[in-house]
Amino acid sequence: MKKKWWHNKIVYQIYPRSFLDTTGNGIGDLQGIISKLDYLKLLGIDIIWLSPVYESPMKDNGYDISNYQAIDPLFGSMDDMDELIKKAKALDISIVMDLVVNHTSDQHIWFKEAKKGKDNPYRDYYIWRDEPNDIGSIFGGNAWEYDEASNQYYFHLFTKEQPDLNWQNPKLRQEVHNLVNWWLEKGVRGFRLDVIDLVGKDVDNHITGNGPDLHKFIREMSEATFIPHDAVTVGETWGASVEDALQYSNPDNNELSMIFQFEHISDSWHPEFGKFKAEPMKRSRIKEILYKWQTDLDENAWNSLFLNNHDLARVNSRWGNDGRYNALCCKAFSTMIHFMKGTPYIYQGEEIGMTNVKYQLITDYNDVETHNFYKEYVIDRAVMTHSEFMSQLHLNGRDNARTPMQWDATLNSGFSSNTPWLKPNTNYYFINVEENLKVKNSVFHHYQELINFRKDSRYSDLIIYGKFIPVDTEYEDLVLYERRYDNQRLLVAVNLGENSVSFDFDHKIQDILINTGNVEYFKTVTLKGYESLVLSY
Ligand code: TEU
Repeated sequence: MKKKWWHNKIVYQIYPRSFLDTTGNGIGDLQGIISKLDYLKLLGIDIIWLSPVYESPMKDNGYDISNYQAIDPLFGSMDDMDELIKKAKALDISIVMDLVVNHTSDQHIWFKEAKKGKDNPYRDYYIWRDEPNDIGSIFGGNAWEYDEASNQYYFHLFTKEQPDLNWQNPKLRQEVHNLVNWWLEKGVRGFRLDVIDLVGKDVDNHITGNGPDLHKFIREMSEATFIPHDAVTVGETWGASVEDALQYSNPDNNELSMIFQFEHISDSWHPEFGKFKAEPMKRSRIKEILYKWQTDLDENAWNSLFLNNHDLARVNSRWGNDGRYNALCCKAFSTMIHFMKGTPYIYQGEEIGMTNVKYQLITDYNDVETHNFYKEYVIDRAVMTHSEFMSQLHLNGRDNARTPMQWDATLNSGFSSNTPWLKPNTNYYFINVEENLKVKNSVFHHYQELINFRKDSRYSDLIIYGKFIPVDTEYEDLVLYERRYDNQRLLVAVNLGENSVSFDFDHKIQDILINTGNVEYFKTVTLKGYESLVLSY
């Protein structure tokens, strides 16, 4: 595969609202990120993916954009944005913006114009019909909102304040290309493309994801914007299969650098109630899915490697044990993916072992998805009790990832001098950056090691380009795989359970890269609960 500048880079996702508040309004801001660039450099990351900081009414915390070329005053100014791009670049850190162009806010000028009437030149920037069909919104309820003034309905796959853009309209597509190039010319180095698999929708034929024109639209945008700027891109594509990924991220197709697939995330979700009635995730399924994506993309496309983001409960709580095993299981899950082939994504706070939160009141939660489904499942349809919903929310709600970043043990975890927009997790007293930096074998120092190996000339080609080979084991909890490149061999062994597992290993060991326990290895290797071992031989 032809080498790209971003192949050896690690991405750190920042949810600005929860990262660091420097103005005392209880909400994170751009100056907060600028003040922590040295921390991120110390961690070793190369790219920052910034969740939206554009002007927004914040119905969906910025994923409802009212001006793509302005910074919301909550986060700062365009000068702050330019300062972030410049100061990050000085540290050899690239900025990737979150491109939310499946929909805008209903406060965007385009929609305000469109609502003026059927003959308004912006009307067809959106999707209007005389009669709704039965497509549902991803955030609950129907996907059509009645507009009395024109006696028509407009389409919204998310909240009614997030009207879907009509990508069949070439003028709209050109507007999107223009704003993408505007940001690229400001010095950003790429984009995360929010629900990009939805922009090819064909609502009259009940198609929302993977529509007939999707890849044509993506290729057209890529050839007009990303490719001329050698930008890195990652598409958020919830329904993507391996076949889709081979189409999206085979470099010959001029589409995207890679995608986020979610098969390993939603595998145990309920067919109707999704994350709000999820089964425990089987280790055999984690391995089966991740190994499949490794072997099936192989040399023809590029994997993203992630277990956390701003929409997902934290993996150590979701799949692991965030009590006595918290640090070890954070190290186990990160080791499992960081030695795989693809681009690793670190979500703010996972590098210090932050966990899910258990608010007792539904009113403590902020997320619009949570409140919509609480109303639908508990109040309107009464298909779940309050406590059933709350226990699922504690396990899988999106706010689990959005609690304020835990910097130290001072008031509000050092996140803000004022009351934070979302209550801090009370475990910030002992799970925080300051504590992690002090402790030699902390989660932070483990992540630093993982990142360093990917840049270490002894191992970088092996980790970045080496062949992925799964290794059979009788233990469901044992992740065992190899990476091979020329005559180099790496063995990765991770115990994703609390009981000991073992495997025979009768080779001359060259080097031990990771050993999170006091793992004995002589002919037979035994890993105790959540221990990891990575060795070259
Ligand atoms: O998320 C896409 C999305 O649909 C997820 O919210 C997912 O459906 C849900 O978490 C699974 O239950 C993107 C953004 O990442 C998310 O933050 C936005 O809310 C959403 O799109 C709308 O822009």
